[in-house]
Amino acid sequence: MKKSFSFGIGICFIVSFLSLGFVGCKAEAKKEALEIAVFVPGIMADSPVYSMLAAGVQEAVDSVNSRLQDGGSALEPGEYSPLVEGSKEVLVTILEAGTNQAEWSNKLTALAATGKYALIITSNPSMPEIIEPLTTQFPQVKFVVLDGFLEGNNNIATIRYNQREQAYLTGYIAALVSTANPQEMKYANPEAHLGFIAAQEYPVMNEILLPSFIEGAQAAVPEAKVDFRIVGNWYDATKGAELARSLYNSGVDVILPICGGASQGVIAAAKELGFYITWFDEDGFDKAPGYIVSSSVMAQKKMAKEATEKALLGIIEYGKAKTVGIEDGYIDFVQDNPLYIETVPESIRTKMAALVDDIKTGNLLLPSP
Ligand code: RBF
Repeated sequence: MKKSFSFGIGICFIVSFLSLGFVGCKAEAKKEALEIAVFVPGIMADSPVYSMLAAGVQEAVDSVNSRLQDGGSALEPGEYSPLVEGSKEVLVTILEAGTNQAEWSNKLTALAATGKYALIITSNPSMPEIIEPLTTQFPQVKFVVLDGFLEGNNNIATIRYNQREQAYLTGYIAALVSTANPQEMKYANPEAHLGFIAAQEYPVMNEILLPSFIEGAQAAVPEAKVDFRIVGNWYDATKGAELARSLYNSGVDVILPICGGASQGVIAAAKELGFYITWFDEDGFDKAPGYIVSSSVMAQKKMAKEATEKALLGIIEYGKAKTVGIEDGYIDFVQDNPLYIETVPESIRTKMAALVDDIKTGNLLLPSP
């Protein structure tokens, strides 16, 4: 009760400050909207992790709003959280912080400093570190970080994906495709030589994504070799194409791009020269039919929706870090897209289906480091 009371005062203070010129807490003030924000560390275009984040938060807000209409009678008993209690509706603001990462901390500070937002939702592994100092400065703001990991701060909840599973699956199929019979896969050359183009280096990239891609590739084809290249940002398609061309010229026939907008350049080079691409984060088969051979996806939209709903209803656990994977339904390997079935021969698809089953059933354990 005490907790809910202090929250009530917090919301009341924010609403009063904004709409009543800070004249104290009137009863009507509680009827105002509750505002939350999505902080996109980058831009949404060509970054499915971010467009799924925004879409999922919006869905959660729509769902909570429809339950709040009619005075919240559609909410189950006990579902009222101190956050939404007394608000007529929830409003969401989406801020794209842009590609200059040096500005993110100041932009997030400015967002929190408005005092408007009780909850800020964001996504990427660098965000917990940027947020931590803000939680002492703005203790009334709660943060939910997807695709990030931090334990022990009572104003931050993090949920990350088991990207060892996601990258292992990708490496496995990349090596199978690279060593496929060229009569079945026309761009495959005899060597198991793969490429990985990353936008930038970061701990999750260096310690999970790249090593797990190599681990998966070598589980399928022990002599598989992976060349790693870095774009230097998340948008430069010209650089992405240059790196892809040079990998192709050195004998690479399958490339994994994790580089946002720069992956458009990798696609252009694949069409120009003839090599395969393994896609990451979302179902990307239709981006380049015949060239994309796999999609290892994360259910970021579903997670964003669920986490936002939980935060609004007051049932998310702050101070806790969760990791979710294939078994929980948040990582998957797309097998039902007709373009997968058309592009990848059955012998490879059968091996992938068995691998997915092995991970799902726990026969093959790939815990996130
Ligand atoms: N992923 C994107 O798709 N677009 C981005 O702009 C983007 N920016 C990132 C910036 C930083 C500092 C870090 C650490 C990661 C970024 N990611 C971005 C990567 C994303 O969090 C995730 O690791 C990859 O999408 C692979 O799932």
